[in-house]
Amino acid sequence: MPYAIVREISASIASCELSFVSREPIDLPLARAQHAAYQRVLEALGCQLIVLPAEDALADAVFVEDVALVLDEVALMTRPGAASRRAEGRAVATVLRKYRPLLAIEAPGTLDGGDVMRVGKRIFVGQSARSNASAVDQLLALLAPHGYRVESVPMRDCLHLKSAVTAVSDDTLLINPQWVSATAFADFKLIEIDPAEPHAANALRIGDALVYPACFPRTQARLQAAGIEVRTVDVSELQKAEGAVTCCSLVFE
Ligand code: CIR
Repeated sequence: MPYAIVREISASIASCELSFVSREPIDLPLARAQHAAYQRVLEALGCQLIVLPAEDALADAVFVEDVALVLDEVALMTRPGAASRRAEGRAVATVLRKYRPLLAIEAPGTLDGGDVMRVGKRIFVGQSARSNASAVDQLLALLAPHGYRVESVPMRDCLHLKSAVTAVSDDTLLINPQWVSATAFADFKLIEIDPAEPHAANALRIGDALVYPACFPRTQARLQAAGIEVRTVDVSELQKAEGAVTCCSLVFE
């Protein structure tokens, strides 16, 4: 049964970092209701939740994916690219230490978990504004002994690599080719998002199912046509904070 670390939404989420979306009012009670529904879907898919309390001084703390990477062998604390997010890792590290030996990215490295896509023993890292070459070098050195291949991938026009591409099965990726070139992923089958839904490439895989935003019906139809089970969630308020479905949990066995 997988574990899923989640963290309740900070009262200060309206002050979140934003890069590619413009600031809009966030309905906090609705955001919390949507986040609760997201947690229920994770449970329905068999996850055992580890729920961290909100940290109101840390506006973006709900987006736990960005502060750590959890692999079968080790966990690794990132060093988020936004300085406002660097203190978020502390509470997550306290939990992860119970499950895995803990590694860490050190300065001058910066890395957001949203830029890290693991597929089997391959780890793709987006060249975003949040993650840098020092972090990629550190990942290589820390993870090569565990058999991982680390590849740095150019991307554009979006926050994180996983805004542009996510794994929807062991051999298939969901991709927005406007934001990341398919050339890095020649070994995989690709499902392209519907061009009318540019933010539709972020899907959270739990076992054989996908947790997926309800607001991308055209891309959802493409996923279902490929035989993939989709569980939709409404994450409209977290999307205003430039979040999506992968960013709100850290899922591991
Ligand atoms: C940020 O800009 O850091 C947050 N407002 C959103 C982070 C979303 N993280 C993710 O998709 N992995």
